[in-house]
Amino acid sequence: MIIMTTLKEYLDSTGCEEPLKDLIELIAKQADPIRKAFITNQSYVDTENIYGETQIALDKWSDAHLLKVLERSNLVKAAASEEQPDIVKFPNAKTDYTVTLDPLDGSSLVQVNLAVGTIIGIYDNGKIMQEGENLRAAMYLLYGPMTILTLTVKEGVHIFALNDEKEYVLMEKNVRIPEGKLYASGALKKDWTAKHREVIDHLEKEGYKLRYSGSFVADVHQYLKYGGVFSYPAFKGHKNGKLRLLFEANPLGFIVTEAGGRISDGRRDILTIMPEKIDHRVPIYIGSKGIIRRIEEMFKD
Ligand code: P6P
Repeated sequence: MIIMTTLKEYLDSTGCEEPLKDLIELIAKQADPIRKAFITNQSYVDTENIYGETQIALDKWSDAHLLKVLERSNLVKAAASEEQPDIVKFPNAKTDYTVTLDPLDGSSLVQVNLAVGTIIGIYDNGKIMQEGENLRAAMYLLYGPMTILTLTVKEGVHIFALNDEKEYVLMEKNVRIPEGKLYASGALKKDWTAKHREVIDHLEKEGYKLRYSGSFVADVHQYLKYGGVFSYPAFKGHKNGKLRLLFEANPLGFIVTEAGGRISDGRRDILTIMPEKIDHRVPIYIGSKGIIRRIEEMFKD
């Protein structure tokens, strides 16, 4: 009989304070309602779903749902969401936790049944605009063939799967990212910078294999398991690339770094960057430490 550790049992084995455990479990529980909305809210605004209900875009629905849950919990002082123009404050909060959220990263892929996810960063000092290295915890829910939760509270990276009883059970503990040979690059090839093209040429010469889905959180999960480097680079007309520092790079970079990997903009650790604005974008190279260091060397030349 394999004794599967539940999320609650794992959290009780950590040094986490009670309110943080409650917050993590509360967010993890939202996988079910969000997944259920995939049918009822497909992804276009002002259309009708199969039940004749007016649909709102799935990412907006997920955003509203998560913010409502966080507000009612009184466990969160403020939240910043990729779907919100400004920080949302919750004056009745009883804690100093703040949350960054990408409610449904890759949401356009729901209609082609590919994996999408919810990306969460948790700080415990009442602030939002700060470096990713200050995170107290980071997690993502990945809605694929399984619903999984990848979590770090700075005591390693652990992966849980939602079972038929809607309970998260530990599937993999102390995940370490290998020096694998997958690679991905966003942006149109014709718009790549010369330096990025040099990086991609190097990876291809070294026999790296292309794996790119259009969902950052799903791709990062694959790189966490198999190793390599996912990139969404600076590109023509977009020196800061496409992906967001607060909502995508920091939480996923924090998890990958805790698993022994690295996240860089080509020159420095992204987790040390002070956000200039809520939708601060950064060029991203995330994955195995060895190849990311090699890429940083190439940027130095
Ligand atoms: P492109 C999804 O819209 C997203 O923000 C990330 O999840 C994903 O990696 C990227 O954008 C995909 O961008 O330009 O390939 O559509």
